[in-house]
Amino acid sequence: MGKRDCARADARPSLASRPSPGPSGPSGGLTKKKKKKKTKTTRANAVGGGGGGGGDADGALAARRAPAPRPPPPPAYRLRGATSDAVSASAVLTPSDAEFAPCAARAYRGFHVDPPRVVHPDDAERRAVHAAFERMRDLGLFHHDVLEAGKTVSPTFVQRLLVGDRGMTYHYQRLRIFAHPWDDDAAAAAASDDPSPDASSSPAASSFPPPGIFAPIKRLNERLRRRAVALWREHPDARCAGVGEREDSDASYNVSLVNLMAPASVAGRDPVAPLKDENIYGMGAASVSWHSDSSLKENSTVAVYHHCGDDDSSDSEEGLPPKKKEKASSSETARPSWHVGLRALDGTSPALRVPLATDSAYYMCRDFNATHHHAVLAGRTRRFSSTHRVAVTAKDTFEYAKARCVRALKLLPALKARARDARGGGKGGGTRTRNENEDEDENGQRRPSLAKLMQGVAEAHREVEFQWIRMFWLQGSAHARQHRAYWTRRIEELTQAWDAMELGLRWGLDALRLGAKKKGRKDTPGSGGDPSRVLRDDFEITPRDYDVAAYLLGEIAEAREAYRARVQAAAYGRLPAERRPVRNAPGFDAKSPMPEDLRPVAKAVERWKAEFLAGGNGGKGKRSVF
Ligand SMILES: O=C(O)CCC(=O)C(=O)O
Repeated sequence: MGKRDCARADARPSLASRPSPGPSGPSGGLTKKKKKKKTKTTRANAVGGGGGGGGDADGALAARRAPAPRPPPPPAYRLRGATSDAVSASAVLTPSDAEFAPCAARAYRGFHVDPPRVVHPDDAERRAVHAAFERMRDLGLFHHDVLEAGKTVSPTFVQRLLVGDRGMTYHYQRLRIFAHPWDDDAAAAAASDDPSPDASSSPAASSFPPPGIFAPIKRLNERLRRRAVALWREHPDARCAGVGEREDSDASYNVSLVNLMAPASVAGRDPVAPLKDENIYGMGAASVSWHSDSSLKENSTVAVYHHCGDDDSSDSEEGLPPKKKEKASSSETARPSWHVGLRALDGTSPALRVPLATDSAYYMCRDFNATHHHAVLAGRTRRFSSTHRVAVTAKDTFEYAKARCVRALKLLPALKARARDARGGGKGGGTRTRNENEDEDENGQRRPSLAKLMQGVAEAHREVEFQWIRMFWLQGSAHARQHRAYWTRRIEELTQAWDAMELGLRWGLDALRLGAKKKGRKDTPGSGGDPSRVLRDDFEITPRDYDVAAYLLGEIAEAREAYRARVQAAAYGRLPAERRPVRNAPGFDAKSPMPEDLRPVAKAVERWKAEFLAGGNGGKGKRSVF
């Protein structure tokens, strides 16, 4: 889809002026490691792998976290009779093991499970949450995320979607996912900062997903938040006292990643991402591999609500007679088949395998997520989980992206003026009165260099292209359709700003190209000038401007090449056509100010620099653009 189709609606107001239990069931005791695999046991986020959960081993993301004081890690628990730390660490304990409780209390403090009656004292609310899950499923909102870790591009085993505060996104394993606002009722929409009405925001266009469907998840979010706060009070942890800004943790959840998992019996046959076995302890099929959740506020608490659908005799709700449904759900209360696996990263404590009754919730309080990994071990039924998180917001909201564009767009008039000056328009007939001093504007303010202007625009341009526009269209046309109530037109708005930035970069390049041709005179070292600088009569340009421009173009070119390689990954071929990346978004055509392939442009800039250093040719010669 070209940008003119998907992104530029001229009538639209814009930022820019324009321009299994394992196969053998619960171990019931000490389970020896099946595979001897050396695993790193650091406190940092790690693993994630195998298309796992909302986790990330991406160092770049870790670096985005604000540095905060970290509590010391919880003490390790060494299994009685274990001959070494490694032997202890290779064991798996379940609640029927005598050492489960002491090990959990020591090495897994911060982990807590609430039974169903605590999660939902009100049965109507419980039913509303179930109905919301089923509605999301019926509407086809769940899908596999395709993640990138190192050179591997792979779909998640689970299908998922994000809901949360307006404008929130969540970035994990090099994918940005976009939240369906959970306050999507009419009042909130009316009070929102929506751009003024246009074709794409008409009621018919924006009524998908149907209003109100996420409201039960928002109410669940509030119950889990209150419960998390109560848990910190009931179970203080001296290690964490004084760490963090609110109480000793934070549960002001701004997103929930809602997961849909197939029963172990059918998930192994999933054509997109067949389940694999847990690979460290031999715990059976894992719907979510070992990981820590990433992009979370430091020391915040994660709350996970767990609900089982039908048993595995059919993967469809409709397929089960009511009696069988009841049986499936009561057995998921008395004899749960789904488990969460936990492993401390201390190299000594045994792992835990914790059964989850349907409609229970578990909490990973304070620093638990950073000091442990978790995994989801597949059971007999379909499963929904709603995972409530305090996601980082520094660079992850629409508000942020829009403000970034607005700042960059303010630089465009100056770039346009540089292009005009280079053409000679600034001399005499120009609108600007030139100061005696070439480095200052009419107010005596130092003028930003061309390099600085281009850098300001190119960095925002790159961020909005790769972190927002391409991330949105990477997830397919169905994704765009399903986000039309909120995101689609906001992505259009960002694309218009990006379009304008393309033009701004083009103006900068015009200044460099034309500047190289002008006959100039060398600055005079005797009067304190810089001899590497060539002064033109009516504007100033330096070799550094060419170097910076070539570097910035090279960065964008490299990111486009990486993106092109990513969309060719085999993983996308296994998705339905409407879930595959949308091509040419943002789009390029004959009228675009810049070509998509910027390598030749960067080369041209290098040539212009050589010409510039040679003193220009007075504008003679072939007029080559790039
Ligand atoms: O569903 C769960 O219990 C946890 C899922 C998870 O770890 C994730 O989505 O990152």
